[in-house]
Amino acid sequence: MIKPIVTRILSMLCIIALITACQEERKPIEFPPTDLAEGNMIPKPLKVIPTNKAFGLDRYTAIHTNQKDEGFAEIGHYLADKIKAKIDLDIPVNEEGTNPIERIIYINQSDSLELKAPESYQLYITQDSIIINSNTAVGAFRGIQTLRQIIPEVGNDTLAEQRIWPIPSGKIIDRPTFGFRGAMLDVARHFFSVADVKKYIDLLAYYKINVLHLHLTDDQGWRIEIKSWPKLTEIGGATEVGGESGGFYTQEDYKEIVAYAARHHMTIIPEVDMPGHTNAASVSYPFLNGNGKIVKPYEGTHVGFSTFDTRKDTVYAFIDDVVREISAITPGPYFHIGGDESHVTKKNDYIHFVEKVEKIVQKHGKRMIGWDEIASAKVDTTSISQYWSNGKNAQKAVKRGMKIILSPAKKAYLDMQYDSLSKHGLHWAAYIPVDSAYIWTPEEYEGIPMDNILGIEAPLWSETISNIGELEYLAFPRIIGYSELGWTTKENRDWENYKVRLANQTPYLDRHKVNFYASPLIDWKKNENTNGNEPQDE
Ligand code: TNX
Repeated sequence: MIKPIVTRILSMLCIIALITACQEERKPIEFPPTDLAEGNMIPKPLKVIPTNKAFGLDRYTAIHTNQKDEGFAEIGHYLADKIKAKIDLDIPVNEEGTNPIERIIYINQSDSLELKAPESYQLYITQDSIIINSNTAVGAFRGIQTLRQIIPEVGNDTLAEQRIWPIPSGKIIDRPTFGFRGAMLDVARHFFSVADVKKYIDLLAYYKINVLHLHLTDDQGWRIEIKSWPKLTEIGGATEVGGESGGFYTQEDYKEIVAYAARHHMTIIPEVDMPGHTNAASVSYPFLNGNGKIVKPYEGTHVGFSTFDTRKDTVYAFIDDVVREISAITPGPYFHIGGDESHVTKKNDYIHFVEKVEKIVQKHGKRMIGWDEIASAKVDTTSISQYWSNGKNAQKAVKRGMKIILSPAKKAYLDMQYDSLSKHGLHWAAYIPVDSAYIWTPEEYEGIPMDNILGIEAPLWSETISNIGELEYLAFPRIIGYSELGWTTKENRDWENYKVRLANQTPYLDRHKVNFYASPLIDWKKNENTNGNEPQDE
């Protein structure tokens, strides 16, 4: 314990020495009063204590990070890149740079007990320094997102001879309610490229979402290369809803997504949906089929007609290969087996199947997740049920002592239309306008004890969307609200207050060319002209 404190004090002294050495040359800048509480922060932090001054971000600012843990330095560079992209300012990271340094952003590893909760961080903003404290790089990464949100879009050029971006001073203490805050993307009904997925990851990370679940297989397409069963992608990858040409990720592509997510402190969950939703697999290898019919490629949107043959050993040998190959390139702890809407699998066969596949998943070192139906099998307490429609299944999962991911379709499905005029989406569960998506309490959902709730996830099924613009239209702005439901305490959530912070997201969303649905419920902020700089991709 002593050593880290000493290191911390030493590094603080260094910062102070650096700042005082440089400051002699320049007069402190007089900022007009600022209010940190008026920021654009989503999700809303646990505590925000404004001190009504400001830190002047300018070309005399440098980033320093803890250098023992590589993760911190990486985050320092990430922050510098984001600042460059947002306001076109170059900031040195762990080096001198070309300008004298007057102010420091310090990303510090701290062993303080106050920071023990996973992903927690503190942000101290004074006139001379911004210090981000966290136990781990992941906490620092979350803290950096808060900082990005309060850097003004527009600089001030009347306070000093150089342009300055005043960041309101104060202290932020923050940590999440749920450790699992997810989004799901269905790349099976329509395929989305690696670049699309990366863009989605960028946007999700800004709102502190930490899980991306990829629905990799369904009746209409198989999207992940399995080297021991090549026809899955050769044949099963060539179709999608509406007859377009489909596509798939090679294992190298998938690894690229996983690595990109890891740099954003996000876990990828792969899903291979079975025993239903398996038409594309059975078209590729007909011995898998268990519905007694001749299999043909399927490009419609019905569900519930396909099933694996649950009584054949060769089917389990196949599944073993699939789970093994995908698990080997998935560093996260989870493997999602689907398990929904297996309407043509006999009940006993379904139960037999889920129990056998659970063992396969565990053999390959992963924790099984399945849609809520899996709780009808005798699954292990370590397996996780994803609640999407059936409250009785959720109660079964509670009785089994399982954790539950909350994705109730009528509240959390991103593919539900906002209203009857929405250009894309379905409405079988509900219309979900932006307020309804936000106004509910996952902590107290349908009597599920908080102890059983792992977190929340917002699935985006892709029957009605086929490109990134359409994806963004359904996901944004609702996913921003889900990020707050997963992170912010219920005492700190309030629709009227959230509405204003959401309205303030326009500059960020526009700068990233996000085709969000401009819901009339929100008084969207008009975009200010940013410094005359061309907007760049952040
Ligand atoms: C139900 S949710 C499904 C999906 C569809 C979705 C459309 C779930 C586990 N299964 O197969 O894509 O509805 O909203």
